[in-house]
Amino acid sequence: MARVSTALVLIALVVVFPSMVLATQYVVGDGLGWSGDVNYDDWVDGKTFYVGDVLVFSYIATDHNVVLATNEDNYNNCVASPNLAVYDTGNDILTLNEAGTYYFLCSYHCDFLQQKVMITVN
Ligand SMILES: [Cu+2]
Repeated sequence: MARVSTALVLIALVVVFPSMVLATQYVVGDGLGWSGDVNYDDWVDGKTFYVGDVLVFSYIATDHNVVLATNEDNYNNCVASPNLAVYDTGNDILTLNEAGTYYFLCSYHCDFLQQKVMITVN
């Protein structure tokens, strides 16, 4: 009986909260990671991000970082928000906790290499 109840609860969770149960972890840039060698618009293309999904920014810590812009204008102009976190571990694991659009960029290479990615979370 307990096993049946557990199964029912899991089914209910999948129906009601599919993104919670099926959270996906994405390595940004896949095998190339977070670098100046990836067109991140292309990388995002075809992906649908949900609340609870996880982004992994993987890079050599001394070469890059991950900072946030507050809006699309700042993103387009590579202006990072001084009030938002700076990630620089080389293996930054970020959970997308809220729906909305996130603007990530590397403060070293956003201008030169367009190292930035805009993620819309459903
Ligand atoms: Cu960089």
